Amino acid sequence: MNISALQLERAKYQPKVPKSLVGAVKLVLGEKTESVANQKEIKELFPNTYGMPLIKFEEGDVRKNRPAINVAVILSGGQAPGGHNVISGIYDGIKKIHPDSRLYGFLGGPEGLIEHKYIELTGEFIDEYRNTGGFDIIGSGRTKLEEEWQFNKGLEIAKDLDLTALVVIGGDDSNTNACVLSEYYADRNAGVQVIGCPKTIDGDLKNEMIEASFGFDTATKVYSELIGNIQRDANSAKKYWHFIKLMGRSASHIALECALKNQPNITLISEEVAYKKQTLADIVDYMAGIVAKRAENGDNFGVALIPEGVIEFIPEMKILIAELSDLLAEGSITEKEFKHLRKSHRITWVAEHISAESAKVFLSLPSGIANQLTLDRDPHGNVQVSLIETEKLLGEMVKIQLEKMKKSEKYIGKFGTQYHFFGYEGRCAAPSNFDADYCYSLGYTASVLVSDGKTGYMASVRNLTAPADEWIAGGVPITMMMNMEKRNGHLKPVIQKALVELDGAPFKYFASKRGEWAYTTKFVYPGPIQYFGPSEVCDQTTETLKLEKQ
Ligand code: FBP
Repeated sequence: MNISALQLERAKYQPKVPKSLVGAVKLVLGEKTESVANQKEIKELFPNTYGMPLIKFEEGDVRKNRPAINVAVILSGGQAPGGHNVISGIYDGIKKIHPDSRLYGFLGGPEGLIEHKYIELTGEFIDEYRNTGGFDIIGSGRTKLEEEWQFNKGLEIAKDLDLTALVVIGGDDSNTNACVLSEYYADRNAGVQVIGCPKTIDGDLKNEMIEASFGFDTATKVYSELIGNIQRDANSAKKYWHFIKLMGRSASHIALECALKNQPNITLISEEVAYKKQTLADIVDYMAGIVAKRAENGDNFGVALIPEGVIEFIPEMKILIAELSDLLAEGSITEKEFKHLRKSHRITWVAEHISAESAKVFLSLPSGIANQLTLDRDPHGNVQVSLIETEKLLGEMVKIQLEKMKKSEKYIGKFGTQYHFFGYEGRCAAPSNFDADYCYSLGYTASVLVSDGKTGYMASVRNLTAPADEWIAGGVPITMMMNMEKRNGHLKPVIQKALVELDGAPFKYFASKRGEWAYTTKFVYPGPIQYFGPSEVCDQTTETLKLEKQ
């Protein structure tokens, strides 16, 4: 049998849910909503789904007799722990509405909808995936669902399967597309509702009504366990500086959460780098300064956390990356020319085709990093920051800086480095109790929104620092989270990304402590996720959320 003892026990875990979801559910309509910005433009673009009211669920008296419904689900974008529980929650929810309800899963992300590739998710099949990590139940993908022909292909299969609704489980880009799809179907009276669910380990899909995206809790717990193990090793051997890059394509929520949990010596926060307009040289100076000061106390070791997206927040790198993205834009003449060049000629060729300032920065980078910056962008046009070894770039630059400092006797230590990248290690971990409960509740919430005929809503479960039975479930119109942003040169309606707020409680707490953590060794070793045991150990959520809710 290829199943572990823990998995067997975990399969029996019954997720905790808000009390409003236990029996009959009453929908209470709240205030009408407005988009976070650009109200006029968003209203014009979403005439059918703009301004809808917030929805809060309460315990109802009598369960209404509802007809069976057919629902399909899509997993979109990067994996995040708990996706399987969202699907279990939807399944249990629609079966409670009517035992003849059916759930389908489109395979491989949005592509499955367009290509009509799907499976029916039966109870027996779903049972094997309850409380497990990964998205392997139906797979995921990053195809952008944004063109009319794709929506029409989706409608064809929705009609064939007699679908009432499509649930899109994704991050800000995927939920933006879900919103556009809901408007398109509503406008044509297509009879297919679209509901979103907030997913991403990056933690950047959040706002007043969406307190957290799922997966962030588990992923950061996994990274913090690993960081803690490395901190202990560093403190035992006392001979290495560990440079650890952490996932989080844009926002630094993961790095900040791990800093709050582990108390490492250095943590870069991309949003602060951008705010202070710190150059690469400023960052290297800051890091080398801490290494040198620790060395004065005989501590030639330490741990530095680096958010993977930081490279795009350093002003001169941001300009360079934008110029490279234009130069190497998919399908452009210059991209073709670049791809035909011999690898050894590429760096000089690129330097000749960008501005003089950017060429200077580009040529000052180690060649490995320069090459990584020219790699293909993802389907959303983003640089694939997970492929850029920023930890090595910074480590090597800090070393050069320390050598200079040595000459002027400002540094007297030894500098040995180890490099790590934690990202994929956490994305498919078995969900923590928090994520198992939260995801199941989100899925169940989505099923209630579907059965009540709602479209263009995102499932929302709030009050997340309270025990699960006090969580508040409901729905938030996706248009409420939108603003207009420039994407690929055009203004588009998109969900506003939540970056780390420098005046928010989590960053402020971190900023008040980081000096102490830098020079003295105050490491915390959180240990592995616990699934069984006292609630204070097993059910606690993130430090970020706790500080935000204080
Ligand atoms: P989502 O925003 O789709 O959830 O993905 C986030 C993420 O995990 C980032 O942290 C990381 O940069 C990226 O995905 C990696 O993408 P890929 O899985 O395509 O390598």
